[in-house]
Amino acid sequence: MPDHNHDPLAWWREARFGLFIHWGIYSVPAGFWKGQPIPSLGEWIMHNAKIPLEEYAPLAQQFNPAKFNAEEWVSVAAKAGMKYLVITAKHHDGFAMFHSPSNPYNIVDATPYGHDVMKDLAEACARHGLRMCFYYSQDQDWAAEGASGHWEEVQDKGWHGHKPDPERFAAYLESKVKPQLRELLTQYGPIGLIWFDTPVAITKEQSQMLKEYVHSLQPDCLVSGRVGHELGDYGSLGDNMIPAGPVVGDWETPATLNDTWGFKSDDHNWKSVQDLLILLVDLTSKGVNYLLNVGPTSEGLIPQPSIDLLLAIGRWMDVNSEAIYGTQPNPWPFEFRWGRVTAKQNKLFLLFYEWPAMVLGRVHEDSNRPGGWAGQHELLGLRNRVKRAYLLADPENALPFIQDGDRVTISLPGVAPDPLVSVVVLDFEDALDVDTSIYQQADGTVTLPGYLAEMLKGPDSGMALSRNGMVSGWKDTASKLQWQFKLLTPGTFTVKVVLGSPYHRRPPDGGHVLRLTAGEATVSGAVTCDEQVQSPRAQYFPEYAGTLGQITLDAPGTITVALEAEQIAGEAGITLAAVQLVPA
Ligand code: H79
Repeated sequence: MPDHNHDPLAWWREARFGLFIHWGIYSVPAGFWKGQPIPSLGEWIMHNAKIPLEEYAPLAQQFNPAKFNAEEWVSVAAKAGMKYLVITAKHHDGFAMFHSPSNPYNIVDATPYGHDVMKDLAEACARHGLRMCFYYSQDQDWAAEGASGHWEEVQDKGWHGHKPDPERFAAYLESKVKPQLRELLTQYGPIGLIWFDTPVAITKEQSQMLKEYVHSLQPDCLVSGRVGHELGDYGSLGDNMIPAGPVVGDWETPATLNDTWGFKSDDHNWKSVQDLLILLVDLTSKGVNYLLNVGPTSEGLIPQPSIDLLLAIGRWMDVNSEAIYGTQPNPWPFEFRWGRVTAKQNKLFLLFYEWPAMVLGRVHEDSNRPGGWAGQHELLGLRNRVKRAYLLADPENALPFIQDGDRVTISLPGVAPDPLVSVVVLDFEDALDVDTSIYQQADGTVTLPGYLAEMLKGPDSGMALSRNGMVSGWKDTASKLQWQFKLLTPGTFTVKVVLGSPYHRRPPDGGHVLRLTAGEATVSGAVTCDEQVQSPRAQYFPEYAGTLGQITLDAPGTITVALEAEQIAGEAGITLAAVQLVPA
């Protein structure tokens, strides 16, 4: 009998957090070529420094990772709370980091080390309960004739836009990719997924063929979205892309701890533990898996700063992983300023980035808790009857709360249980039921995200909702955005516009003239992007806030907001993350 309940994605949805490992012979030069630092990604050094294959391939003779210890690597991942491990079996440079009988350019046949590290890693993963998975660059292969990016063909032009000859590309898939996929899927036991990358030359038929080929060898092995043509078993967001809002379906974001994937000896730009926890929590609240990368050295060591960061995440996970594993995304379609929300059956997890401060007029005075109940948090829009509230760090002790309609007021200790991200759990009886309309939050702010706007497009408008959750390509004054929200407390508000950038690591064009109409009130002005949003999400794709002016809203009720563009600066148009009304 076939098992109709069997879902090959079940483990992946439960896991939420995985370790990415970029390891190859590029770890020998480690970002330097002939004494010169080579900018950008470490694993791209062959391409970026225009190294001919006859100079690059001999790096294999210097690759001798005597300190490699699979048990140590996997135990760090396990301690971090990661549930799967994806390692570069072959990156764009074409060098196989596993024993490949079909192609001698591999770790066993071409290095003095001569040992198949993937065997050790697969065994260590099995011991620690992690899924062993492989990254495999199916499209670019700078060492294989016919593949995209082949070093001889892109010496002058650079890889971008390189389209190999279709017949020779097809021959490359048959002669190198398929034999190596067969090796990866037959030599190491069960494989969780194959992480394909950079589909540019591959046709839809070829993507489908590779997917079916993987499934024919291991039916439960997943295929990443970058197999091409949206044919993956799950979707892959951009490198380091943190969406501004919820994403429908199964998605994953691969991300770095510093600014490279493969080891670079001069990249010390490590993220903080706080930033990493916020990214983990943010992605989880949007239903996106977090695949976090380390780049080991040519000696076989994960850099110590990476280990320290992973172990710090692990200490947080030891207490709080229930709010991560197997959770459903935030049931509300908007983000909160104080943190994020995840859900699981009859539980809601409130993950605070900012612990509620001391408040006057405490709701619960009669406590024998040391220090009393110093803070309060108000949550609006939960229709379930809350049975119990508690800190995930202290589940034995209930937190006092009052529920009045769909307003829950929870009293909290003055000191956050975790200095970085603290979790409050709300237990209730029946299926989760929340108000998904947009309404003013308890702190008085109203956030109108781009992804919740109705797009009223003019003729030939390029305005669209991008995969990162922002409205982009808004280049015409005939288009506008519209929202409706519930105002609870009238007053005067500062109108802020948060813009994304169409440019990588560069600010957007400033100087758009926008007009916002809210009910009877209207305000217009030029948006100068002088305030860069400081958030871990905006590290790679910057966001800027501009102030349009102030509006006064006199009466509570449902308000319609329209955002129009009177003048648009620059070629790329407006990229809009959100409009915010902040009590003045
Ligand atoms: O494996 C990691 C990257 O090497 C790979 N995907 C992640 C998971 C990747 N392949 N292509 N890209 C990312 C796009 C990269 C483009 C760039 Fe460049 C490489 C920007 C800088 C270096 C090419 C070379 C464009 C400019 C220089």
